[in-house]
Amino acid sequence: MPTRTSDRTTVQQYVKVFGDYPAVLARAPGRINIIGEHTDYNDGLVLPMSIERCVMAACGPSKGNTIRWYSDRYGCAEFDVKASDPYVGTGWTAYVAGVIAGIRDQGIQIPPLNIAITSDIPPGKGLSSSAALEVAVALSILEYVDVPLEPVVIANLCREAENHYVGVPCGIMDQYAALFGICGHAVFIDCMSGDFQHIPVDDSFVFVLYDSEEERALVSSGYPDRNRECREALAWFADRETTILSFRDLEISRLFEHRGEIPEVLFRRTLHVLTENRRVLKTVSALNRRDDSTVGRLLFQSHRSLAHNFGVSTQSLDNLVKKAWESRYICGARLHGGGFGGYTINLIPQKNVSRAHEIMGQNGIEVRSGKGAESWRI
Ligand code: GAF
Repeated sequence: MPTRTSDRTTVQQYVKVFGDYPAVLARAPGRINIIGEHTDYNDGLVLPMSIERCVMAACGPSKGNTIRWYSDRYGCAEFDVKASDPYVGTGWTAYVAGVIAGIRDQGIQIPPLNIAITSDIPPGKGLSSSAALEVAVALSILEYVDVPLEPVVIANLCREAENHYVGVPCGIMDQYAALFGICGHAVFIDCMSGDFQHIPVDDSFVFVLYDSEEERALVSSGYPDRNRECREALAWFADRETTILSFRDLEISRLFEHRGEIPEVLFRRTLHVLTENRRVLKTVSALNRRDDSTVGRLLFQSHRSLAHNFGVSTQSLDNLVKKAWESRYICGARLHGGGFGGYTINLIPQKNVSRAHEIMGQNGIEVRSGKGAESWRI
């Protein structure tokens, strides 16, 4: 694990690379997702919670004609401010370039500047390191040019950067979590309306992430295929029933009436989305009642659905969830994030955490509460 990211390490990084002090500093946290997987790009419900690991971006003036950015993890990139398209390549630079393009599309002029980026969110593990990068860069640039944009507009432009520049057809969950996460609360988001609500998560709930030791990049995983299959399934229903414009217009009973007509794989993808939305609602009420055994049961159900109906699990993730199921110390577990590797998320009563670690054979990352996004002038 790299050194924990802080304002001090980020300013030091900036000074080391650009030889001067930055003018502004912004922070965006990573997130866990308690439940609601692959529902955000289907107009569904999600329940992420921000974590203390974050991306920080320090921004300051440049004497040249370029926008330059440096990441402690990936190195340096730049483009000429006069160039019409800041696209400078693939990989991590595409995230930053996409955010810059999105800010310019809002009619905001960006002068030559330098950005130093630090992060302590492990990449490729489903903790939303990409959205945190996008949001931290956007907040730092907007703070620097002193143009306030509505957080919802920032979330959308960051998502578009990922959709169009990076090529991941992701939903809005991760960008919302990075912008609206607050300490000790999950964010219950309706991805159709964009409405969200903070749900208190008290200390009796400890979420632990166990590592499958499989890394995955969303863009090259089966994620885009799942997105396409969901669009096909929705189109199948919309062709037959004009009242169905979104999965939210479809009842589970109606879906079953069409079983046998709709291709089975599309039936299963849809079944996951519809049942996962229900599980999110049930989890919100169980959290409000502090009912950890119900939350745990819902996590196991979610895993079964993600594995059997949505097809995003792996052998290692299944094994970790099976181990958790067989242990009496863990209330619930499921694969976390987009799947195809990364972590499982486990709900463990505080008093059982060390016994659970022994059984799972690893220490796990314990998440109790989070910090929201902030940006401030130095
Ligand atoms: C990734 C995506 F970026 C999110 O938008 C979401 O779809 C998630 O996978 C799966 O729930 O984190």
